[in-house]
Order: sequence, then C-alpha cells, then structure tokens
Amino acid sequence: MWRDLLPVGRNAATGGYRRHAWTPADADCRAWFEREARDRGLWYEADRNGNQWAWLGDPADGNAVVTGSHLDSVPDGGAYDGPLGVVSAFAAVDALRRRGAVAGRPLAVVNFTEEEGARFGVACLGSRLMTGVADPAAARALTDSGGVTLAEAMERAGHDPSALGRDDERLARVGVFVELHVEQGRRLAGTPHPVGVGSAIWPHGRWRLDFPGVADHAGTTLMEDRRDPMPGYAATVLAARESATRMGGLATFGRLRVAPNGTNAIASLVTAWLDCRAPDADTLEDLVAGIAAVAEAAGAEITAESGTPLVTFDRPLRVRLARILGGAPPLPTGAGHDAGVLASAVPTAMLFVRNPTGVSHSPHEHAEEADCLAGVSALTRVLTDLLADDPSEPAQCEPGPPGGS
Ligand code: HGY
Ligand code: MN
Ligand code: MN
Repeated sequence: MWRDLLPVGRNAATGGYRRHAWTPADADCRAWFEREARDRGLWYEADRNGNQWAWLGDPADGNAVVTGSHLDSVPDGGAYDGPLGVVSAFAAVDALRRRGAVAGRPLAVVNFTEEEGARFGVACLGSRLMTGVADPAAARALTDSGGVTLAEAMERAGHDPSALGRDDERLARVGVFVELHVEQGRRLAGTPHPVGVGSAIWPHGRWRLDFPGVADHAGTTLMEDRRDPMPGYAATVLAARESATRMGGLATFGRLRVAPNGTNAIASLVTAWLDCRAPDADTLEDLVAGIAAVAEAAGAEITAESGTPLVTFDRPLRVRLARILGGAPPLPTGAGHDAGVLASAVPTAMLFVRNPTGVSHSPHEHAEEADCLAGVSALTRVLTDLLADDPSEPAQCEPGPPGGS
C-alpha cells in the first residue's frame, strides 16, 4: 500500500505531498482507496459529502465499528499524516480476516475528504458536513486560491455537490469510530510505548485577516505619505508570537497573500491567515482577542473561518483502549482530526503512533516501520475487542461535547 501511495502528489523538489481535495492527486488517492476496497471484496461507496467508505458486513445492520483517517495533505505535507490511519485500517482488516476474528458488527474503513482544509480553508470539511457542523450552502461557496468554488471542484472531479450536508442515516449506522494517526509531537519518543491513546484535542480555529492599503510607487512615495498594510501585518505577527508564548497557547501565520505582490510597489492588500490553539476555550478566546486588537488597530478586518471547541474523547472508550493495549499512555494534542468532529456524534477514540522527531506538516515527518506495525497490531486488537460486542447492544460509551462550528 505504501509503495502505491508513495508517488501520488509528491513534490519532487521538496519530497513533500500536495494532495489537496478534489485535485488530480486527490483523485489518484481516491482511486487507490477504491481499489484497496474492491480488491479485498469490501463494499465500496462514496457518501453525499464525498467521504469514501469500504464495508465489511452489511452497513444496514448498524452499530458499525469504523476506522480510518484522511488522504489529503497540507502543502508539502509528510507521508504519514492521514494515510497512516487509512493504510493501517486496511492492514487491520487483513489481520482480522486472517484470524477469522470478524464478528457480528459491520466494520468500515473511511477516508474523510479535505481534512486539512488546505484547498478550501475549512479543516475537517468532510466530517463537519457529515455531522451537520458545517453549513452545506456555505461549504459549496468556499473558494480556493484560484477562485474555484468547492461545488465546481467537486463537479469537475465527478462528484455531485448538491447533496452535501448532515447525514443522519449514516451517522446512525456508526456505533464507534477509532482513528489511528501519526503522533505530531514527541511525547512517546524515548518511552517504551510505540502507541498512545488520544485523550483530548485543544480548542483551535482559523481566522482571515485583511489589512487594506493603497498601492503606490516604492521609489517615490515618501514614508510619511504611505498607506502600507505591511507594517500592521508585521506588528500583528510579533504580537501573536509574544501573546501565545506568554499565555501558553500557539499562534501561527503560515499563509500570506500580498496584492499586487510587486517588489517595487506598496501593497494594496495583505491577507494573512491565523491558526490559533490553546489548552482551554478561555485562553484561546483571550489570545485571539489580543491579536485581533493589534490587527484592528492597524485597520484589519477579521473573519473567522473555522473553529473547533475542546474535545475530550469518550472516557469509557479510552479506558477500554488503554486496557486492551496494556496501559498505552494517554496523549492530549493540539492537532485537529476528523475524530474530534465525530466525537460530537458518536463514541470516538484515537490511537497515536510514535513519531521519533515529532515533526509533522513537513516532508521530514517520519515514523519507524516497527512502530507503524505496532500501530496496526494495536488497531487490530482494539477492533477485535469492539467487534466482539453484542451487535444488538449499542456501545456503552458516551459521545463527547459538540465537535465544532
Ligand atoms: O491542522 C491540524 O490540526 C491538522 O493536522 N488537521
Ligand atoms: Mn495534518
Ligand atoms: Mn491528519
């Protein structure tokens, strides 16, 4: 599976991946998923929101055990963020079948679309639409950097965008969701544990900041006559860094658009995207308010693009997973996941596979093969245990708090 995925959407210059939703690279990833499903004799479908499913057993039986992740990437992302969860899910299905451990409950592997929000700006768009957290009309109108709407992009990729939206029928079939993911930090490095159990996801969100200016000549406009948006933007970046450090949160400006983007022209508009995260909702709110105040003083207009509240994964399920895995440690994370969105609707858990450097969202992201195999084995044990539940009994777990807005 890794060999087949290796060249898909790979940027030869950096070694990173550019697998943005509904692009040709994404189509190749989707074709790969469908092939993996069909080659195993699993029942394949793409849902109304474009998420892909591979079923073992009859979905109509309900109370399904679902596992999977995403195949899309950030610009120049690593190989593991997303695909590790999907590859491990298929590998776990193979292991379960080898052991004859497939029981009464249906089992599905899922690939959620546009998890990174790298093309249309809203992270976890596929799972947000499915759970009704994202508005379908607003989603259809989202545009990429070239002005292409999500609706147009989906149509071009052969997927009808008219039926986007909350999918209660599908949600009702899911009894439990477990997402395996590469760790995006170094908490497991240096411990004897190749796998941890997700405990919580920090509240986080994305904001667009538009700093307006007036274009003029770099060589003739006096410094005092300029209406240059760049210094206001720069002051905001420095304020974000200082406040996040002081408050124990995280603030990142990783994407910037400058118009008209000329070396010898004062900018007429600077658009910057803020990614902000904190251990609790109050800290996040205070952090963003402080950054926004600096930006607004520089004349910026601020638009919230997506937000995800604190997610605490289902406690009984976490305890159960840690027990199955012989005391795998609990891991909180600042990274968002579809599991965080699903947690508002169904009992949900996460497994993290050790990342020796902690690096992620980078071509240098890495996981050792032995740890990846330990991840597959852990997922297989977890799925075996969950599948053994009486299919007539819903899972004895409580869904978490609402998953996002
Ligand atoms: O950006 C994130 O938190 C993620 O990796 N989707
Ligand atoms: Mn990611
Ligand atoms: Mn991911």
